[in-house]
Amino acid sequence: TAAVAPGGSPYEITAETGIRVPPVGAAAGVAARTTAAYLAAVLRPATGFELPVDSRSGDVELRLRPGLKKAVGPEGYELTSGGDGVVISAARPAGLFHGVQTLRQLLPPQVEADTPQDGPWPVAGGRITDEPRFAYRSAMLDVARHFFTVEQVKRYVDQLALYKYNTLHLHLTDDQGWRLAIDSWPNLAEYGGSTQVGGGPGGYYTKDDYREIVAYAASRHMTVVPEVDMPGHTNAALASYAELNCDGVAPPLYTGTSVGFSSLCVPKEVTYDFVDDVVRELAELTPGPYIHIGGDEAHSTPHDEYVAFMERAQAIVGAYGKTVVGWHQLAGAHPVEGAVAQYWGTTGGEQEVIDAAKAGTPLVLSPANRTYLDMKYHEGTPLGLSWAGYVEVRQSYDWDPGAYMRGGVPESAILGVEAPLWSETISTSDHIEFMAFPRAAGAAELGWSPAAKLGWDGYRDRLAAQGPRWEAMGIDFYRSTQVPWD
Ligand code: NGO
Repeated sequence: TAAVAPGGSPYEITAETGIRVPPVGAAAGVAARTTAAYLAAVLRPATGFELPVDSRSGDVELRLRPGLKKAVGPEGYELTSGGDGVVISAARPAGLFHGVQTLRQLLPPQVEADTPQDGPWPVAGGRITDEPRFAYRSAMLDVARHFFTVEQVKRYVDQLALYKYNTLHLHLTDDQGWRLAIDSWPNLAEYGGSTQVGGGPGGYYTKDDYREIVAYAASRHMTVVPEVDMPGHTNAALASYAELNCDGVAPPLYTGTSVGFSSLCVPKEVTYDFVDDVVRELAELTPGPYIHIGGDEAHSTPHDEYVAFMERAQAIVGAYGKTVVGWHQLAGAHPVEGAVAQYWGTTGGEQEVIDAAKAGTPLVLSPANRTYLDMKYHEGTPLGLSWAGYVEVRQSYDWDPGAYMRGGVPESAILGVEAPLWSETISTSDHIEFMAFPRAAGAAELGWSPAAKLGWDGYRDRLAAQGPRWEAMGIDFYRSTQVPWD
C-alpha cells in the first residue's frame, strides 16, 4: 500500500548531482546500474547535466535491499528526499525502476523535454512507500489491423513505462494481417502480413525485430504477452495456406473491419500441426510466462467445435511451458488450471465468467466501455469506434477493478487491468497517443493504487498536472473539458 509523507527541504538536482549505485561486484550492481543509466538518459537532455553513475558518490542513490520485499513487494519501492539527496530503495530491480518513474514525476514537467530547458530542478522533500495493488498492469497494441514498426512500439513502451505498466500485450494476428515471422509457415508473414485495413502495405516483424521489442520492453520492466488470435480472426492465416481451410480453398486477403467471419478448420488435423508450430516458435521468443490465444468472436465456429479447439490449443500452450491467456469467451469452454481470462464485456455480469472466476480462473479486466482506448471520447472524436459507447476520461477512470465483477467475484480473483488499443482506425503514433492519453494514465492508476486512494475528484487534479509533461514529451493528448488542465 502507498504512504506519502511530504515534508522537509527539497533536494535540488544540479550540475554537481551524480547517481550512486552499489559496487560492480555486488549482486545487485548490474541491475541498479542499468536503471541508473536509464535515469541519467531521461534527465540529461532537458537539464544538460552529466549525472555520472558511480559507486562511491552521488546524491541520488539507488539501493537494492532484498529485505525490503516484506514492506514493498517485488515491484514496490521507498523514496526519501531531503536537502542532502534522494534515496530510492527496493527489493528488486523492477521496484527501483518504478521508484525512478516517481522521481521523474516529482520533477518539473519540462524535465521530459529532449532539448535544454531552464531549471531549477527541485525534488520535494518527504518519504514515499509504494507498491502496486495488482500484479498485471497491461496495455495492448493491435499491430494486426494496422502494422506498427519496432520504433513505434518502442515509443509507446517508453510512454507506458512512465505510468508503471509492467505488461505489453501485442495482438499479433487477425483477419487483416499476420505480423510475426514463423519459420515453419513462412507465408503467414510474407503473404498474410502483406496488407492491412484500408489496403496499405502492412508489414511484419522478423524474429530479430520481435526479439528487439521483447528486449526493449524488458529494459523498461515490461513483459510482452504475445497474442495469436484463434480460431476466429484468422483470415490472414487462412489466406496464406489453403490447407488450413475446411474446403481447401484459400480466401483472399482482407482489408475491411468486419469481425466474426473466419475460422480455422477445427476437424482437420493439420490445424493442430499449425497451432503447435506457431506456439512452439512463439514460446521460444517469449521469456515471459504467458501466451494469449485469443478465442474471441468465433462466430463462424460452431460452439462444440470451439470448445474442442480451445481444449487442444490450451494443451499445446501448456506443453511448451507457458500459461494460457484467452479473451473471456474461454470461460464458455473449459479453461485449464491456471489459464487467465481477459474480460472485455461492459457489464461485469456474464454468468460463465463469474463462475469461472469463482472456480479459480484469474481475470484481467479490460471492460470495453471503460478501458478500451479505441473507443471515441465523444461523438466528434475523429478516430476510434463507438460500439461500446463513448468513453470520456471520467467514464474510463471512475470504477474500481476490485469491485467490478458482479455475482460475488472477490478482488483476489482479479489479476489485473488492461487498456487495449485496437487499430481499425489507428495508423500512426500520433493516433496512438491521442487515443491513449489521457486514458492510459487512468487505467495505470486503477492497476496500481489502492482502492482507498482512487476517486475522480482527486484524480482529475493529478491528471491535469500531466498535461504539461505530455506537452514536453511531444504527446498530442486529448484535452478533455472534464479535466482542469494546468
Ligand atoms: C472487440 C473485438 C476486436 C475489435 C475490438 C474493437 C475483442 C476482444 N474483439 O474486442 O476484434 O478490434 O472489439 O473495439
